[in-house]
Amino acid sequence: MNGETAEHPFRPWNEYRRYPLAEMQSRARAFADDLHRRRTIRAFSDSPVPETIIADCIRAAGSAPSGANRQPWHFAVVGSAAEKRRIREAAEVEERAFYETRAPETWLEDLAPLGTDAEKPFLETAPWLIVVFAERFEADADGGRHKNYYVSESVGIATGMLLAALHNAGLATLTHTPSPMAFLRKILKRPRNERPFLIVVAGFPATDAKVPVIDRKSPDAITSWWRD
Ligand code: IYR
Repeated sequence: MNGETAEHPFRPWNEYRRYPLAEMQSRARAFADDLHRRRTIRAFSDSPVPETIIADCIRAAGSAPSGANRQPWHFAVVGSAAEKRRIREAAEVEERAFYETRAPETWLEDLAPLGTDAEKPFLETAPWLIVVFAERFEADADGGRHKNYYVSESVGIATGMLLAALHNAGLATLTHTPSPMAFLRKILKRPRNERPFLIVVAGFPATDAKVPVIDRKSPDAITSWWRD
């Protein structure tokens, strides 16, 4: 196990921090409480958010574990009005088809509490759209394919860490998945080995932003323990 070789050296993990148990408990509780304040919102302010804040949140996401450490993600950060408009227009074409014909009735019923519809003004209003791409394989110089592993799991973890980082920085977020979303690759000129994964909308909430009254499953409902 953990066999290091001359070709693949290891080093001590100097960055690890151990806390006293009482501090571990209070940190765990405070972090959970803080994450529970996060809500998905759909009404954004057009107030600007400094690019450096987004950059640090993406740096946080880039620390995610990934299959064979292949880091199969790309974050296209869109703040330009022209690209935001193109993305909104293309997304609304798909969303209209979804709401008017494609979506089964049960799906629409499940969405009813969220109050969503085909209009996606937030794609233009919010200062930043972070379009997450999943790199299905890496294209090497001679046109070959270097495989990536557990791509959805890896990119999903990185996206979760991105959402936590944005929330921690004081930003409101929305995960948006227009379907199909191949148009994102074209608009953002990403290569064919990348698949659009989702859009993270980030910014300040509109002053009158409201959230649906829905709740989260209790810890008991989502956990089973096997203890001695
Ligand atoms: N993509 C559509 C529909 C939608 C689907 C799910 I699942 C959601 O949790 C929310 C919306 C839209 O963005 O409106």
